[in-house]
Amino acid sequence: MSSTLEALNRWVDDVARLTRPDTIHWCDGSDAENRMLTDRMLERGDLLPLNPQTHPGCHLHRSHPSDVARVEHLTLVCTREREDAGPNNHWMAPDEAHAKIDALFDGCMQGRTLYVVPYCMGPIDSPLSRCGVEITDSPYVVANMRLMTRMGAAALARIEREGRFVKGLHSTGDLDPERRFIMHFPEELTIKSIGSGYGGNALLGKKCHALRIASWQAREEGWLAEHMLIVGIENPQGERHYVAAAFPSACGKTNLAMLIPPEGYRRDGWKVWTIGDDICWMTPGADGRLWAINPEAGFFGVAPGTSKSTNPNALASIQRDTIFTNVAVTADGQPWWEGLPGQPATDWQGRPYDPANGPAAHPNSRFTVSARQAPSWSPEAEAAQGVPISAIVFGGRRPSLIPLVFEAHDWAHGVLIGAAMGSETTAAATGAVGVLRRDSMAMKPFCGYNYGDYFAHWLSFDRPGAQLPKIFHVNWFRKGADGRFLWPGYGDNLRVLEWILGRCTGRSEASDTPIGYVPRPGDLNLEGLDLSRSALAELLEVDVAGWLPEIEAIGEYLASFGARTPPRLEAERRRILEALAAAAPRPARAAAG
Ligand code: OXD
Ligand code: MN
Repeated sequence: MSSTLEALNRWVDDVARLTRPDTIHWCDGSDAENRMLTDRMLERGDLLPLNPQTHPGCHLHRSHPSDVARVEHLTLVCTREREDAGPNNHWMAPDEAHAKIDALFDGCMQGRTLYVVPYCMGPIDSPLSRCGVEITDSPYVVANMRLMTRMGAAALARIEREGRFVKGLHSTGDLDPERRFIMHFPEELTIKSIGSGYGGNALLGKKCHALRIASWQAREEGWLAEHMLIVGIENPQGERHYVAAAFPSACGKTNLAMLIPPEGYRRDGWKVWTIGDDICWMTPGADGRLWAINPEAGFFGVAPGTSKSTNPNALASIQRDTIFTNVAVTADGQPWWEGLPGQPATDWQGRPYDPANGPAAHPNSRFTVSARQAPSWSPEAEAAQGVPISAIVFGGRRPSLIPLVFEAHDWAHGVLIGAAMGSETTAAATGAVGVLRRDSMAMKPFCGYNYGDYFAHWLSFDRPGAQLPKIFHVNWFRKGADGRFLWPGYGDNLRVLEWILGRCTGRSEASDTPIGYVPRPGDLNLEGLDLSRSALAELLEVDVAGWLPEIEAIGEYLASFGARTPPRLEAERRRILEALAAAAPRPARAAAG
């Protein structure tokens, strides 16, 4: 046996001694294994059948009602030096953290099976991919990991070849929120998670490995692990460009990744290709460009709001072989959520539906499905070298001030724009919804180290020979005085992407403003869109007086990371502040008496 497999076996033995499972099962990822696990979960009620005629191979999982989202206050980064985790993370000293969580793991798998889940994040043959092994006592987690990662025998073979893997230990424990922790030990490439079965807390390949641990590895090795979708846009000439876009959780990444072009664009031959909807790993290639892979193999998408009009590609993907979590069910056993036609019979907790109990589907209810089932899925998602990125887009929910789209003057300005990102909070994490918070690069919950160091790492890509993507900021969520969204969003976002790619190829015009390049009304293709002139003017306005306090607030935010904030970022902020101050209308002087 290779020394890697020996080390893996030793770790599995150690964990089994601590957690005391009844049996140990090494997952091979086969269909037969999946059938066996599904049958076992159906027997135990962990999965419920759905209508096999309308939704073949689909099942429903109902989680514990207190276990429906990520728990940021219980998610810790345990570095030897507190400063290395930074003020953006909750921290605990590694020794204390191990002792605390190991006490909770003690005997927690009695009466259960321990599953060993080898997985690969990224195409199995890509040099950009990284492997891990998750130990879990949850067959639901195994079934999800099989959809979300390249899981099983091929991953184990790569681990054996490579000799390095991230260790993840997970148990649902007793689901008591008082005994729930998601701990990361980046210096040990280790994750320990207990007390939750929710995706972001329990599918350790996803947020824990592919973002928190990978962001740490990426800094050491010179690449980027980001909370970004990757979408390919093909114009009528057949040119394809790839865009990586960061938005906070539940802000429409899946919708943008699977966008259906507006009718006129479709007629002209525009096509949209999905590479990924949540995570992007980018590495500088020999040609100086950034090349990206989606480390995931599936989508763990937010169900509510997914409909024929908002995301027909997603809806088409989830008609078969899909795991639904915390959705409602119709009388004839079909999954249901707000935004779909028809009526729910039972709500996400299995109660007869009663509007007095709130929404029928939990606002963070999810579908898990293989990415290959999306009609827009691109075979380039399997390309070992990844895809070259032409544009990076940042965005958040900003009801006011932030224009529909603007372009950074250069890379350092773009890094500032990403660092300054703000968004209203959503149901993807526990806590208040609709509160504005800074969420740099949409990585606030996911950056595995000090944000100050992370900004410096981003800046470091600007070096001789680099052919970096242009950086943009978008805001689909701008509201008018009547409280309604000014921009239709969804498929019409392609109009903005066309302008963005035009900026990358020299085909689009813009006006130069203190905050960056902004399209003038005539620079966007709005053919076939019913948008009033005043709404467009508002969407593209640079409100100098409103931006001044925003740039001041960004300064306070950057200062919160202390000496680790790169001075280059503060210099960039001052440059913008001065440009805004110069553009601001001067108060009228009192007439001399
Ligand atoms: C997700 C999240 O599940 O960001 O992707 O919460
Ligand atoms: Mn996400």
